[in-house]
Amino acid sequence: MTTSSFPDKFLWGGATAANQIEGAYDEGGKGLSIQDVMPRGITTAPSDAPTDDNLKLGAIDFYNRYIDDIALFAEMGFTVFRFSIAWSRIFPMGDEDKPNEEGLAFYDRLLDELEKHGIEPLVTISHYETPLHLARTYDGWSSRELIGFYERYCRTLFERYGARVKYWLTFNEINSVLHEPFMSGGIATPKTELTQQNLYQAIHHELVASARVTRLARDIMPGALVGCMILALPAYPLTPDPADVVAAMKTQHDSYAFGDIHCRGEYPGYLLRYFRDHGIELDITDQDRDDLRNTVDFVSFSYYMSMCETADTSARVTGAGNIFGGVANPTLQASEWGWQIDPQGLRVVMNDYWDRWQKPLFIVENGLGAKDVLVEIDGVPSVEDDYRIDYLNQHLVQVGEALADGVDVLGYTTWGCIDLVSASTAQMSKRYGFVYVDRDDDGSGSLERYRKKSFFWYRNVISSNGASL
Ligand code: BGP
Repeated sequence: MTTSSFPDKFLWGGATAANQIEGAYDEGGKGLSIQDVMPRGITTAPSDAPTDDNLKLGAIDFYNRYIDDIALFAEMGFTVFRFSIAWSRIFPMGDEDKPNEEGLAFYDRLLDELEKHGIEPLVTISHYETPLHLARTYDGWSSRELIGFYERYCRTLFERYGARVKYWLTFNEINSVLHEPFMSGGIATPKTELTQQNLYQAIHHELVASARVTRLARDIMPGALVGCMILALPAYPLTPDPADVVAAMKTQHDSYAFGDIHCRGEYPGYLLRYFRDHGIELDITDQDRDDLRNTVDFVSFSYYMSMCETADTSARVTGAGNIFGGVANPTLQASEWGWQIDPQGLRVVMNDYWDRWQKPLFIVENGLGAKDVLVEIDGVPSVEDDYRIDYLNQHLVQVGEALADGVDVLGYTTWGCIDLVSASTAQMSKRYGFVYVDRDDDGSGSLERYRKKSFFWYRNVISSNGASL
């Protein structure tokens, strides 16, 4: 490949989310988040209270081990680290007037550590972590009131960390509200009827909130960059039949719609048509329309797989895990969880998004979930994860191709750079990391950290700025 295509300032690193790494769910004055009552992943109903089998309550204890973990990231040469701030550490209930100082102080210390190693922070403000009280009392993002609570939370973050954090993401995978209303929107089912009307209204509230805090960020933090975050799931037509092409186009709109609103500042025509055709009438005020015009500085996205679409609706299936819909592509292989592996799809997405929005891109999630086996190599515990190296190498080669195509890319963070609790399965055994964490699905394990083979592979990639790919 043309290795020179990675620019000198390209940011290399890894990505995490507070609820999947921190643990310490009730320490430091933290309130409960929706994740604390989601013991078995996104497919089961939330419990009334935290239960012992919820691995996220302890996660990988990053809250207490962040200094050593960040040292490992630095050893790999990270120049960026994506993490989320747990909303309920800062506002334990979500609707109180004053923030929790102990929660704020934790992220001060985390930022100190990153600064020590010259690692740029990339902060997700809301990564599937709505305070539980907001879900129970207000029905999460179904309620317009959440816009104000979110703004107060963001103002607190911007005033506290604005001088130290340049890159901000407003909502993780904003398009997923339509598919995972509780996890993504804090919508406390079965209280809210899960009609399309209600889901689009909830996502509208998030979009307005995102736009309002984008303006706030500019007021408070000149020089900061605010991005949206989209779950990218390219849909190919299963056959050359034009009806399949149209089916794929409609599915593509699912990913495009929220990027279009974030980047262009208004609802696209195809979504307005969808609303008309389905009898959806949103409460959109004139103020909302003005607010939406505060468009983002860059577009970030997660990319794991592609899918195919067909006009034959009986052939549609729901995908495994938290990535949904479509039909299998007969030319591709899948991960153990049925996610179809498509490195070239990443190049396609990057060209597509760049052409569509002409905003710099940031690939903030990509990786292979796999069942790793810990072995001893020269007396040192490790994992021979050549399958992960292959996956990431092939995808990064395609990032290089997209850069050579002229796509503007700020950086790349692999998902789960250290093993963490999976979002869709809520287990440890679906691992993504360069660093193995000794914790099992039953919660046992020493929590010791071990470098996998991929750790050394990624270190070479970063030190050569992609030349080793
Ligand atoms: C994305 C989420 C992440 C992460 C990732 C992998 O959708 O933003 O939080 O979990 O998917 O998913 P999983 O953990 O289910 O394999």
